[in-house]
Amino acid sequence: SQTTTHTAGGHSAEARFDAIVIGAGFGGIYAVHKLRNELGLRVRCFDKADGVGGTWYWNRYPGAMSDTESLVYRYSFDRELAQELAWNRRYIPQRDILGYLQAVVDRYDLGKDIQLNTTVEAAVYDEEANLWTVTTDGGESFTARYLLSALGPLSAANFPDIKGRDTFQGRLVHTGSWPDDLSIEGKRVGLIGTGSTGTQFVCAASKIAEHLTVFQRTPQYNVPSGNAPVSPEYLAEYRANYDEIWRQVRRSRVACGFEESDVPAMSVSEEERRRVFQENWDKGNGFRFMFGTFSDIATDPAANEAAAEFIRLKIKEIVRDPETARKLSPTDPYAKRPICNEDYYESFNRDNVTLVSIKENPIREITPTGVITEDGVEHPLDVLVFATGFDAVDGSYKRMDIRGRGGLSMNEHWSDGPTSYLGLAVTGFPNMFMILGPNSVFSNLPPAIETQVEWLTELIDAAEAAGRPAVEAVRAAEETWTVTCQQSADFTLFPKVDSWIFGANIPGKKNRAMFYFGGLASYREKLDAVVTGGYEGFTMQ
Ligand code: N01
Repeated sequence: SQTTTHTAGGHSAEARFDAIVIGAGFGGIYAVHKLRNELGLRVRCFDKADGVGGTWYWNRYPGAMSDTESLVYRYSFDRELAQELAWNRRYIPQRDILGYLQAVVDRYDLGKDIQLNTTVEAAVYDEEANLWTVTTDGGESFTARYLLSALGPLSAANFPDIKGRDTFQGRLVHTGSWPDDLSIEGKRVGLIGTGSTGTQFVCAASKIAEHLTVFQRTPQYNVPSGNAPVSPEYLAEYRANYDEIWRQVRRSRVACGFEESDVPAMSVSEEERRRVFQENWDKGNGFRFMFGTFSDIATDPAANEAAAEFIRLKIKEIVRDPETARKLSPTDPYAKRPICNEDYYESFNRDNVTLVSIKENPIREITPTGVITEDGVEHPLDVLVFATGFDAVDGSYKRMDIRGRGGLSMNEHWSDGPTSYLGLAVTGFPNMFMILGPNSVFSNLPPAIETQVEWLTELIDAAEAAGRPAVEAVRAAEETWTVTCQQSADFTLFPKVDSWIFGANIPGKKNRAMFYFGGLASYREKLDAVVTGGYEGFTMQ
C-alpha cells in the first residue's frame, strides 16, 4: 500500500499505514515484528515514553523486578535468541528486562517503525472507508486499516488524593513513574501501598534508606521468591529443553513454568499438607505456592485457609515483634495475585523499618514535612512513595478518545464496566484489536501476549486475503464471553477479596471480572475453536 505523507501548509502531517500499534511494551513490540516482518504490512507504533519497554520502561523503583521466573518471563518465539541469552539470577530485574526488550527491538530492526515521545489522544473509525484515524498530542494524524492497542493493563497510575498530598515539600512519587534522578539512599522514606510493587520496594528500600515507614492498609500474603544465582548448568538445561519448557507453559493454567498440582489439599493428611507447603516455601515463587502445592488453593475455602494459616505461622516465626507480626498477618482469603519476595517479612526486623497499620491508625493528613496519623504522631519524611497501583485493564483506554461505528465512544460502550470478545475485540469497533484487553487470560503475561499477538496476526492475514473486510466482534459473542469470564472468576475465591483484578481498588469503579480465569491452556483452546469455526463470533464484511 501507498504512503501518503504530506504536510499541508505546515499543519499536521498525515500518513497512511496498514496497521497502527499503540504501546511499545511486550505486546506492541511483538505486534510490530509479526505484522511487519511476517505479514509485510506497513506498521507504525506509538509510545508516549522516550524509550521502548512499556511497564518496564516506567517502573524503575528500587526493587522492581519480575516475580515470575526469568526462564518464562520473556518471548518464546525466537529459539535462537534463547541460545544466546544468559542471565544470572532466577528473577530478572527491571533494567535487564528493559535491556532484553531493547535487544529484541534492535535484533528485528523494529525501532524505525516505533515513534516515541508520542501520546495517542484519539482513535476514530471511519465506516465508509473502513479506516482508523489516530491523532497524537503533537497534532499529527495517521490512518490505518487495523488498530492494535497494546496499552498495558497496569499502566494508568492510581494516585489517590490523600488529604494534603500536594502540600508535601519533599519528593512525592508514584512507583509507576519513578524519576531517574531520585535516590533514596540515606533518606527518610514513607511508603503507601503494600501490593506486589510496595512489597518489592520494602525489600530494596529497607537496605538503603535511613528510615522506611510503611503505611499499610491491607496486608497481603507473601511467600519467599527463592531468588538466587543460577548456574551454567541451569541455563544449559533451559536451552536443551527449550521446546518442552514452552510447551508445558502453553498447556498450563498460570504459565509460570512449573508443574501445577492436581492434588486437592484436603485429600491428604494435615502432616502431608504441611510438608508440601514447607517444600514449596523453601523452593520459593508465589504462583508456585498458590498453584503448585495443591490444585484447589484458589478455589476451595478449606484449602485456601490451610495455605493462609501456614503463611500466617511463618509471619509469626519470622517477625520478632509480635505486634508487627499481627499487623502483617492477613485475615481475608489468600485470593489476590500471589506475591513473592526475597525477604519481605525479615525487613520488618530491621531497626530502620516501621510499620503503621493505617486500617487501625489512618493517615490524618500529608503535611509539607511528612505524614500525620490519627494517633497524632508525625512521621517526618524526605520522600513519600505511592505504590498505590493502577486503574487496571481499562484505565488506559479511558484516557483516550476511542470512537467506533456511528461515533460510539469506548467509554460509553464500557459505561457498565469493560467487556470484550476474548480480550481481543469489541462490538462496534471493527478492525480494532486489543492486546491484553479486558477479559484476557489471567496468567503470566508474556506467554498470554504471544498467544494473542500470534492469533491476531493470523486473523489479520486472513482478513487481508479475504479482501480487507471490517472484522468485528458480534455483540452476542462479547456478551457470552463476559459471562464466561465472570463464571470463571466466580469459580475461584478471587472475587471474595477486593483487588485491582475486579476494579475494586478504584473508588466508584464497577466491580466485575476483568480476566478469564480458566487458564492459558483453556484460553488457547477457545481461540483455536474460534478459528476452526470460521472465526466464530466475528463478522467480516
Ligand atoms: O498495586 P496493587 P501494585 N490509601 O493495586 C494500597 C503487577 N506487578 O502496583 O489493598 C492507602 O496490587 C492498596 O491497599 P488495599 C501485579 O500483577 C507485577 O502493587 O487496597 N493505601 C495496596 O496495598 C500486581 O498485582 C510485578 O487496602 C492505598 C496497594 O496500595 C499489579 O502489578 C511487580 C490506597 C496497591 O496494590 C499491581 O500491583 C509489581 C489509599 N488510598 C506489580 N490506594 C512483577 O513482579 C491503594 N492503596 C511482574
